[in-house]
Amino acid sequence: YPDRLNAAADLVDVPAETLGADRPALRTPQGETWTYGELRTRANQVAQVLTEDLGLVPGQRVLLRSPNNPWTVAAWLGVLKAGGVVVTTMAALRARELGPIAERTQPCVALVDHRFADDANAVRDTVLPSMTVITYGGDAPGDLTVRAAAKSGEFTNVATAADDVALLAPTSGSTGIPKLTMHFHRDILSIDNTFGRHTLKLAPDDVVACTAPLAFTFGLGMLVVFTLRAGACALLIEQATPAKLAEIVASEKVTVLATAPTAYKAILRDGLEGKLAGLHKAVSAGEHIPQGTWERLRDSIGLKVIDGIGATEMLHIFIAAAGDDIRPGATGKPVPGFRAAILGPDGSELGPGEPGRLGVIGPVGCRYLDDERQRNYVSGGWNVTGDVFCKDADGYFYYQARSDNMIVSSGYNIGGPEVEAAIDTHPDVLESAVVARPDTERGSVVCAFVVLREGAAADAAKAKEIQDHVKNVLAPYKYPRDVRFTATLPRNASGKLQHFALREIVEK
Ligand code: 3SK
Repeated sequence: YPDRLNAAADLVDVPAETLGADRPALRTPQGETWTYGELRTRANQVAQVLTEDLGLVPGQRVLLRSPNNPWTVAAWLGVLKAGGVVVTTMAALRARELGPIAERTQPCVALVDHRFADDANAVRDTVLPSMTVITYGGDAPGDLTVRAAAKSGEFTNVATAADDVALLAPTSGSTGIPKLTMHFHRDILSIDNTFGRHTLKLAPDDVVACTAPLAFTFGLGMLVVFTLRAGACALLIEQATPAKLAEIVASEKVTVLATAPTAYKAILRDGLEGKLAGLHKAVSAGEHIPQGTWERLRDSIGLKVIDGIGATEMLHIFIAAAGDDIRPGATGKPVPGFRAAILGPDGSELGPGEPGRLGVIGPVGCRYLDDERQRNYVSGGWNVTGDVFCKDADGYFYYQARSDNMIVSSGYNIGGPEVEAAIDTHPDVLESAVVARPDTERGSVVCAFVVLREGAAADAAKAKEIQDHVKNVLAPYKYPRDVRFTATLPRNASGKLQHFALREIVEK
């Protein structure tokens, strides 16, 4: 990569100039279309608002909070153009989850979809008074959309260094304390030069849909990095059930779909796979896709889903299988540009058939912002993910399990201790323990074992009350779908909670 590199140029300015400014870059199922020219102008206007009105200087951080829509993409590119650092957060996060992220990253500005301003304002009022909250998508005088309309749309991108930080992407640790992964401008192009170009291979006429939020690097890669760099069009869906998603894929003539196995399973369960027949490609990530689901899609509509495993620490996918190089049951082989190994407890490489922790090396890697946990993730030169895999003699990698307390449900990573802490704030709860319960549709669901205070009724109404309580204090997708009341929790002699004993109960 050249020393000076602003990734936004490769994602919007270059496609607009080389493939044509009139090509559609972004669409919504509601009928909105932004061309590459319009996206470039709006991203430039955002950069102008940030630098001219708000005084942003290169290196300062800007927090984004919104669902997937065109202004979010313009905001993302505008921050990069201005030399700022994007801090991505999901619209689903509550003030309790947003606060620690804002405190750690100290953004000077938050660009927030106007429908999700309350929690951002609460964070400003409680933990970060220096953060200016600017809404967008509304018509208030200070709204980003209104400010942007007053700008020329001409902006010279800040000449950032290839190794300047462009993105701080939070990832929920198993303890619930977010880690912030730092990614450079060159990392953004790296994921396209590896998975994008070698595995996904988008064409300019592709229409790409992805259900993952832009705040999750899976969604960011699919909808912004790979799509725009290929000059293709992203279909931005704010929210859709699997049935609605299948409907949209058919009606909007989507050619590439990326989602978690849960959605594919639900579409098959409801007999809606015919709606996916127009797809040229489909990507499954976030969790392992069961072999049966993969085979049913192949047998019913001839779709060979590209399975992949990635990590926010590695920005995107590093092991995948596509085309004819697919071995049933395996996730795949390292994407060109990456090496992977199975590591034993002492860090040595294990041989075929031996399960161990997955280690990865590639052009991107884990850099946590000021975090001791860096030592756990990067060891002996390997990025050691939280997954247990094994590989066969031909170099195909097979997923076995998570190695930590993380619960992966419908592709979302949920830290068990964080949910326990939220449950424990319910006035009738004495203590709780949370584990993953295997689930055919979602991979796993959060299952909570709850000890109530004396006198509290252990009934369905109380379970629902606890679920609603968690939805109020955490992002709703983290709530325990299964609540079980118990008199005591299993502990060892030194009083340590034995989650494995609860796992044995739910896995029976
Ligand atoms: O596999 C995942 O969970 C993942 C994480 C971050 C980025 C991309 C992917 C697929």
